[in-house]
Amino acid sequence: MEASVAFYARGAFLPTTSSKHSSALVSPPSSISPSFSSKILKSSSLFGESLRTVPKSSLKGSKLKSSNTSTTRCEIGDSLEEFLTKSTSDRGLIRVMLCMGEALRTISFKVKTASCGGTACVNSFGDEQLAVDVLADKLLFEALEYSHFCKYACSEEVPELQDKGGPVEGGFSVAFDPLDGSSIVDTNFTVGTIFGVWPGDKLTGVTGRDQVAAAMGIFGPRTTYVLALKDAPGTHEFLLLDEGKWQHVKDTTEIGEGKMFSPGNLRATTDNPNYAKLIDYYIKEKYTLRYTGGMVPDVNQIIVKEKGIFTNVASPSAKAKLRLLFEVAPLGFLIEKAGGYSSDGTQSVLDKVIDNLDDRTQVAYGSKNEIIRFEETLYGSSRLKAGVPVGAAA
Ligand code: FDP
Repeated sequence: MEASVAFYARGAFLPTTSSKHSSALVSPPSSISPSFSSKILKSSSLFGESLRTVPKSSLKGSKLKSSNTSTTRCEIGDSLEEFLTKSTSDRGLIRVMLCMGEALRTISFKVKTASCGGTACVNSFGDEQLAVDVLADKLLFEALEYSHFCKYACSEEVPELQDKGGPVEGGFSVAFDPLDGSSIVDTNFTVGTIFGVWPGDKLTGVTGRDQVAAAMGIFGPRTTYVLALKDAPGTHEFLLLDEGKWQHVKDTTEIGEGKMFSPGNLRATTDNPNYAKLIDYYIKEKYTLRYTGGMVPDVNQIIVKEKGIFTNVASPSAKAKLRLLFEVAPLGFLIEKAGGYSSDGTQSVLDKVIDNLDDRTQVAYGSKNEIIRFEETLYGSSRLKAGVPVGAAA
């Protein structure tokens, strides 16, 4: 295990080994023993050291009293392996999440070292030159196959089920967007991978609420892996340390009120007067605009800052483009596990049945009052409403 991770770390940070990545991805964690993580955490790293020299107990305490029924408690400072083994007894799910973490680490390195010309960004993969989103796609499929617990995998790039050979009983099906925001990779904005994990062999006829886990990999100035598990409270952020380890740095269990907005598909305001009214409200009320055009950083900021609203609203001329399976449901799971709310205008996006792999929807994520305002302004009432109006609808 230690050797394989050391190899990953070399692969991630020394380009000379990058041609081995294809095979590297099929030789990751052979065990998920927590003792491995503590050994690795002892190695020196300027960035990681500041977290590690402080005993875990004196770091900002996790808000979680206990993330499962056992007596072990998840702590800030835990490695990914420690966190997962404390949070779930499902060894197959742990394996899937660890393998996806390995893929995210490699994708992060490939995004950071891509050469960009025009709007395309390419990187070497063995002897091939591949666009980074195609490369990310390939790495994620390999990681899922290697996990041995993935039945079907499905990517937004080619929305067809691929049999990865895992079991139906005790196994999972995973849907992912390999590199969301690929149109902003060349501008060096933050981009990310999104994925959702469903039990068994179904990715249609299910809802977002059926997910057992969801996550995003965020490739910005820092690389983070933000994940939530059905059986554990909260949404959790892991930082990629410079020796290649993921370390638990934050948990979010509440999204409070705060004036920050992230308005997608603004062109819809030209023929959706209610969306225009909502945007006017944010401006009149002096909300802070924070929008990159990348759904991963734009939604992640709500989890990190624990406030705000993200909207992507449709109109007759600007149809919904965000995919329910690959983007909206996994991010809805992360937001709701973090204590926030989601909506398609009338219901939580986690309650929408995924009829087709390519289903699209409008969406909002945010605090409770922001989602009430969103629903009231768009459709005149909110299922979450209790008491006084929250503004903008009138
Ligand atoms: P992109 O087209 O760059 O891949 O998922 C699609 C997406 O990005 C989201 O990441 C982003 O939130 C959205 O499109 C941006 O849409 P608008 O340009 O309409 O705001």
